[in-house]
Amino acid sequence: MALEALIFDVDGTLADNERDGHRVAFNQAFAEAGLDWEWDVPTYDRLLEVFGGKERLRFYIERDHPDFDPPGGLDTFVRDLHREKTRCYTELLKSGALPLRCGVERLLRYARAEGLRLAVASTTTPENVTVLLEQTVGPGAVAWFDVIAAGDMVERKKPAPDVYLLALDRLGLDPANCLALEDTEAGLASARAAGLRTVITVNGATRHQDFTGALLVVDQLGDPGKPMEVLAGDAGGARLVDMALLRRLHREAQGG
Ligand code: XBP
Repeated sequence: MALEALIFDVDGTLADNERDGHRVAFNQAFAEAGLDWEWDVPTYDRLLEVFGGKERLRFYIERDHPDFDPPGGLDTFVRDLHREKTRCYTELLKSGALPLRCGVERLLRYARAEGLRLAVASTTTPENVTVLLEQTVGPGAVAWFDVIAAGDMVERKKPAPDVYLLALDRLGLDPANCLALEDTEAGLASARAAGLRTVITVNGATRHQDFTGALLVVDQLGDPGKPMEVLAGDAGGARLVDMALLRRLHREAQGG
């Protein structure tokens, strides 16, 4: 089976945007709504165990503010506050505050040059993905991706496999023709449950997680002059994740 597509997670994988992006946007939305809630970094890192912004918000309210009883009901409150959070987050992206991670743009460009197809499988709101790509790579970058599977397009968020299964379905490809790129244990579980081999780039919030079953675990994709650190797996001495390494890992995973 040839390698035909790469499927990327977004938050934490394309950009390190949880602590300095989503967290900041949640806090801005809380302040604008007149709430005295504030998520510091340790609090937010723990809340990241709940995937999906609306789900995270609801979990926090039910756990830390069990008597909170907004007039229109909790569902409406969460939906409206999250919409405001998305506005704050996309404004933050448009300010240029959140770059892509090291090596991401390089890998996207080389994958395209070699004729691979690109897709996204993310828990985040679709608008967040398109604004991130346009703001970092440029206005045409969304068209580089054949499929953007994200947010509420699926019922069950990661670690369920649904968003990867949707991406595969829309690509029209077998999982054996693809590789997934992730940054979390739950993301790895989601991709593996969809039958995908996965490369992990950890970040500060996920470095301690269990990535058993990943093809390779590195601290970043790396760039010339900015070598990656290999945390698990065999990179064969490579100093960055490039198409040659991904093709070798894919081939070996197929047993050939
Ligand atoms: C990570 C998430 C997302 C974001 C918040 O998604 O859990 O929920 O933290 O985004 P992934 P929203 O790693 O799959 O990209 O507030 O838009 O849900």
